[in-house]
Amino acid sequence: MSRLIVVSNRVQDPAAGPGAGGLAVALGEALEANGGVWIGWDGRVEQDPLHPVSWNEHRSGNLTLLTTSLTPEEHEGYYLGFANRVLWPAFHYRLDLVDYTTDHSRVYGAVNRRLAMKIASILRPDDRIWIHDYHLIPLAAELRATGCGNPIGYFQHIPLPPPSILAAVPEVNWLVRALFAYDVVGFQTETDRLHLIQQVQQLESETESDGEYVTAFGRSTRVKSYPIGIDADRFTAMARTPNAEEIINRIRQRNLNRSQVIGVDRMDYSKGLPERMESVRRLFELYPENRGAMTFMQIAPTSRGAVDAYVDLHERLDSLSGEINSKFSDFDWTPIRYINRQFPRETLAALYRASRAALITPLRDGMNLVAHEYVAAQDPDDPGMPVLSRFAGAAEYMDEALLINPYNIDQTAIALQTALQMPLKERKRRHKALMKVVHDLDVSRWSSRFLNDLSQLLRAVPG
Ligand code: ADQ
Repeated sequence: MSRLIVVSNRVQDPAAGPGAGGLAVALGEALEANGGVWIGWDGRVEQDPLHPVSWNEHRSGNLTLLTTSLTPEEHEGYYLGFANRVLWPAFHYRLDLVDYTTDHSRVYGAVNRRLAMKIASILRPDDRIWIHDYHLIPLAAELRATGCGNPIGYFQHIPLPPPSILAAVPEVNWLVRALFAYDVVGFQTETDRLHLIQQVQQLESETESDGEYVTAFGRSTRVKSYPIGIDADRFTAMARTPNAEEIINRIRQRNLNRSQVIGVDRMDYSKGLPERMESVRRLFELYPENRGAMTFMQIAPTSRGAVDAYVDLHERLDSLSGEINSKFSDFDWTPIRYINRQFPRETLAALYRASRAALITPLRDGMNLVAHEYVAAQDPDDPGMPVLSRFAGAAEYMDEALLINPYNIDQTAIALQTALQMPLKERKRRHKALMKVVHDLDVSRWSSRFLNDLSQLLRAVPG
């Protein structure tokens, strides 16, 4: 039977239990179904002079995890350098944060080549390969160079900007050409899909676009949007366990009759966190009745602490939350509760359910799964309202959320006030529509849509 080979920058063990995220669970299910291999970085950085590129194999049921550590040079050039100081900011439209001073693309290419060699050494003729995200764009081209003719798909979890922005990305022509070594290329939204087609049309006069297929650089690739979601039923159930109920009761007792507004994000400059805190400040200025009556809880665990832009962001948020708290706090009330740590998923589900509104205001986001989680966790008889950035992929699907431009501080503050004041009937109507979106985009549907398209190519594979 055809195996599935998944490749992503980091490998997450789907057997990690309730701590495992929806993506790990969905991919784990797909891998378990037919047997599979998950390949990627184990998160360690080490220089072992005897085994500089060693691999570890760990079997769990039908699934094999094949992981490697990175050398310090690979970690710097591939992960911190090209992936996180070039592609991440550029693909999130932040050309001001792109590192143009060093050419990291050589090491990025070399790590992709190393992964390709490993995959080629274990590959069977009927394997399907599914590659994830911007760390691994050239991997299919490297695999094709080893003679691999298997179906290979790529899914980009983050946005793809238009050609006017892509023009500033070092080595962009190489990256775009590399996408045409794949059989299926998936994006979160139609907008991202169109951006690729526009970019290819600029580069290659021979481009043909026929429905879902784009022919360029001598290959025809299926380019399509496959919006990702969460395991909706599982998340809804998590917000209703006895443990979750206890957390909700504790929050309500602590908050007395005050309402809670929540934000949950990896700490990242793409998430619009300073602008969000400014909007909360503006809410207290424009609508003083919220002073003493509403608390904003922002949960933002630190990520990528080794990249300068993240250190600056951390300092800015500490200072902004401190400033707002010292201006508006009372002896028995703090306006902003700002927490830098991870929580178990069940606790997050309870925190969402205990919140009257959520501020989900990234400056740019591929999808934003917090939007889905917040909706799934609500009590349908008394649901809270998401205030959602127009620049999150989720906004392309969730038009019953309160959509805002996160750069417009007043607009966000006004939308938050609307969410806090919204009559129950309207909240219920909007929540019902949003819940339908969350179910329609369920993560198991996302993986089966992508894998069905990829599997159609198996017939064309010899052997
Ligand atoms: P991320 O940028 O990580 O993902 P997002 O989609 O919002 O963004 O997912 C974040 C996940 O982390 C959510 O499941 C959330 O619950 C979890 N999380 C955040 N803070 C947490 C905390 N303190 N404790 C526990 N869990 C926490 C990338 C892209 C997104 C895209 C996803 C999936 O940037 O645009 O939606 O991949 O494709």
